[in-house]
Amino acid sequence: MRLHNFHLSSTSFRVRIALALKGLDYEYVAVKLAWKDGDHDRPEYRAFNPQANVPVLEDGDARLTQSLAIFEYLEEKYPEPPILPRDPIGRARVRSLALFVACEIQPLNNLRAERFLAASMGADKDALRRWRRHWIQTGFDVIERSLASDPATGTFCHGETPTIADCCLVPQIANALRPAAGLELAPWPTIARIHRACLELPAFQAALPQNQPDHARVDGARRE
Ligand SMILES: N[C@@H](CCC(=O)N[C@@H](CS)C(=O)NCC(=O)O)C(=O)O
Repeated sequence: MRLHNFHLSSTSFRVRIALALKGLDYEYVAVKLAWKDGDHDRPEYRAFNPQANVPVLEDGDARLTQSLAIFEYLEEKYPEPPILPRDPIGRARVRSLALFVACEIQPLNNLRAERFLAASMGADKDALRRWRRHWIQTGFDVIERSLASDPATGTFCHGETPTIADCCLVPQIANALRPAAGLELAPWPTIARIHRACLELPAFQAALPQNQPDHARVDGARRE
């Protein structure tokens, strides 16, 4: 397998965690995301992936995009260890938590959204920072309430083993903690507790941005 990804991309980080949890090896292909002249803007990358984003997972002849679709593929093709609960209600709950991060938080702070805000709406650095913090804060308020109020929450977002909900939450926390958003987890104690538990696992450690081969080469790449 080959994973086309960027160390600081939270959606790439999600898939790196899932691959590590399943113990799957892959070739790391770095795709630099940057405000200007990023690899993802190049015509050859757009031809390779018309969505012009990361991650892309190649498995044999298959070329897979969208991190949540990649999770489902991995779960179906490599079922052990599972990253979704076995029961339908548990699966729905975990998918809902993962989708909340993937649909209600991350897209608002995506590079192309922020580039549009800056180029067409006159958003300066300070406005972009406020925008970014707002969507993460309001999103984390929702996740905190959901996790803290539900007995299905365990050491991890759902029970005692990590799932795709944790695979989405931990990278979103990494974005929150970076200087570009500059948040701390104190207002969200359940999220903070789950974050600590995840970071104790080798799979999450292996997937961290700072442990990736393209970490040293940022060259004006997007840092957030
Ligand atoms: N929904 C997609 C989102 C992928 C995505 O937005 N990736 C970001 C990096 S975290 C990206 O490539 N952004 C490029 C851009 O916004 O132009 C997924 O879950 O894979």
